[in-house]
Amino acid sequence: MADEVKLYGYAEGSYVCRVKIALNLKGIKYDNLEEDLSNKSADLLKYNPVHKKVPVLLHNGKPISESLVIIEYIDDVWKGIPILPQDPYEKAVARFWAKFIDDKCMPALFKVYSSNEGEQAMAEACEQLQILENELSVKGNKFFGGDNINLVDITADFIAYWLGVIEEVTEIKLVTKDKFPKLTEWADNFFIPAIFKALSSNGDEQAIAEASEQLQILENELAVKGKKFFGGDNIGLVDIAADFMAYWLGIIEEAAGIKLVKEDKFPKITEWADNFANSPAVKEILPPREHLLGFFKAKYGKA
Ligand SMILES: N[C@@H](CCC(=O)N[C@@H](CS)C(=O)NCC(=O)O)C(=O)O
Repeated sequence: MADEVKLYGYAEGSYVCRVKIALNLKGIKYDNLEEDLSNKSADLLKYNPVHKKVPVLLHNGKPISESLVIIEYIDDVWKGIPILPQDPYEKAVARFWAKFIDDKCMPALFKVYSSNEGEQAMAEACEQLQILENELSVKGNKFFGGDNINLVDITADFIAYWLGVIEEVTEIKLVTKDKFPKLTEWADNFFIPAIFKALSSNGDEQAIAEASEQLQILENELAVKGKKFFGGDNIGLVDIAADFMAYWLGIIEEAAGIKLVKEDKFPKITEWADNFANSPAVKEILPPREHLLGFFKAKYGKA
């Protein structure tokens, strides 16, 4: 029986494109199902009831969510060009960088550009936070992991730190002590490195400096490796995870009139972004530039 592969996606999303790139690299044919994120389909809510987000991959009726998890699944199921290295250590290093991009780079970049999305978004966020609040109450532990921090705590670092910063900038307080007592306590317990602490007295310039710092780490990584891609001569997991930086960021920069990735400052990232966005498996699925520019001008552009 032939594989049935469906992708629930969203034309403007860089997370969705990660999955499309992985499918393309493996040469997998799939049905592309566009979601209207303001009116999510019953299928999306059924297949991703926890996050209610795209991308969701449906493989022979079985749903998989979260872009990086989906990519690893694709790599496990379909042979051909490997997306993750085979060597366990190299594999761990690739995962480390993918995680670095998701957990540090992306929030830092979004922090520069994001705007308040209104009451609806706030209600939805509270719904998610309530799930975590309940989890902490039921367990009665200091951390999600018990007495010590575990993967869940680390994965939730956005809530422990970035959310507070965003709350301060937007003056919209989500995690109030009376509403989320356990989460507040947990966030206070959670290890916040000094560098992040320094940032909580925010300001746009500082957000840009922080984002530049994260980009500099990637710049150095490319310079040290001296290869075309993070994955070496071919695109790998890290390149796919960084697709936002290769394509979307430049368009948002143009729309918002804020240039982060300057060629003289980040020559390697600039070169990598060009190589990545122009490689055949990627080029063919990227949303048209003009369309995205209009989309982001409406979102981030100065009136
Ligand atoms: N961590 C998720 C992020 C996915 C994500 O943020 N998807 C956005 C579209 S780009 C979404 O579905 N947003 C709808 C919502 O937040 O309700 C992943 O890596 O797949």
